[in-house]
Amino acid sequence: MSRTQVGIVGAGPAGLVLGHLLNLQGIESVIVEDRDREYVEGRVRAGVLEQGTVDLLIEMGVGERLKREGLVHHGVELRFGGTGHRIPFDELAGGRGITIYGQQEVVKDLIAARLESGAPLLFGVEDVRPLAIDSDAPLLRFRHGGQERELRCEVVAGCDGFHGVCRGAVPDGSLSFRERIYPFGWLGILAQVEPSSDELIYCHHDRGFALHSMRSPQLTRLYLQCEPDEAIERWPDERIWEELHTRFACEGWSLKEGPILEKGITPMRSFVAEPMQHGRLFLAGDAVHIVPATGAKGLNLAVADVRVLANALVQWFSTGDDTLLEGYSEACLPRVWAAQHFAWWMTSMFHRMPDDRDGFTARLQRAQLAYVCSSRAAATSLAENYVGLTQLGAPEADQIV
Ligand code: RFL
Ligand code: PHB
Repeated sequence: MSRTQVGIVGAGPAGLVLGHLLNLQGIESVIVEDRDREYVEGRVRAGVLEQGTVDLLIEMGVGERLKREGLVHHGVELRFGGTGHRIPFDELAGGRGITIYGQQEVVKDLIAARLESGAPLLFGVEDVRPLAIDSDAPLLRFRHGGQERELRCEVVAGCDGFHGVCRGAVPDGSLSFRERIYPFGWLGILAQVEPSSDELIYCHHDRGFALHSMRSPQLTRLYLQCEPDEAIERWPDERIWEELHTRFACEGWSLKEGPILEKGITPMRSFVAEPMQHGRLFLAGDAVHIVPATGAKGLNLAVADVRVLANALVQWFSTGDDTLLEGYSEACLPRVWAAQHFAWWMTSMFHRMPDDRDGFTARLQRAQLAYVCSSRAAATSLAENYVGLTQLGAPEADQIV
């Protein structure tokens, strides 16, 4: 049997950032990940980093490539009725912006830093079981390299995403769950072509939502609203491009096409489990909340959670004071619900609702979009939510108002 201070399940953004923050404070951790390194580093997901996330990664010493390659954006376009409207973040959100840098690049940088530090990160573990979380000696059992292993911990951090095992280790009835499943999904592609616009375009269209994003000056990321249970085979490349051209159609603008490198379908869901802790198990990131991707908040929330958790663990391990640790969930939830609201609102405003037979919802959506694009107050609300409400739940509060 081996021992550590913090057993971290999952090497996604939450687990890796937590491990790194603890490392910097001299707190031991072991990260166990059920996939292999190549899979984890290749998973194409988020692209939008809030300023708070960027600042933290730089402070942690893993921001060199991010500073070089990240694309800083100071606005976003909302397109509807065939016309684009720009929301200027720099003007409306206190000079803050967002940075486009792929989640898999963040993950690669964090894995490289972890391996360089020599701190343990085990890939390809099987059958992880968090046990005795109600005691002061929780442990992780798992198989690794064909052997049954046991890791005695002082605390377990469940950073294992929505389909992980940690949330399920909490005894029945101790958590409450709130959830919305949307009647649509996103078909996402990565195309080898320069972006058709310098900024992101969120597009509302009678045929459904579309999003233009990017990863680099040579890589475009595009999404289309589709059926929630859509079979990817029904979307050959030609159909994807045709649908993208139709939804994004706008005078004086055209969409550039290129070879499709990656294709995937993502369901849209809102989910929160509360509280985010039980005994010596602390849940963070997608393991405890999911937001629909329309708000670009999931990764940012995951990072915000583990920042609070790392701070609390430092206080506990260095002084024995568990005040911050006991208050972990309460400190995180205001930010979680603010992000939930924003993601739900963006999702509701942009997507075609399948049950909207007489077009009532579509007209409400267009009225809302027109208001957001014509009222400074409404545009400010979108802008400050999009760049991130930093005063909520962050250890170093910085006020917007
Ligand atoms: P992750 O990234 O899912 O990592 C969890 C890790 O745990 C491992 N794991 C296990 N390990 C051991 N034992 C088990 N039993 C395990 N079960 C699972 C997994 O292999 C994995 O490595 O969760 P984490 O760290 O909480 O990070 C959350 C983010 O990944 C997620 O919120 C974002 O990707 C959401 N998201 C976006 N977030 C943003 O902030 N901005 C965006 O622009 C944005 N765009 C997106 C997105 C998510 C998308 N998809 C595919 C869901 C766009 C898309 C299309
Ligand atoms: C992305 O670039 O993958 C992306 C951007 C904005 C979103 C979701 C995903 O809202």
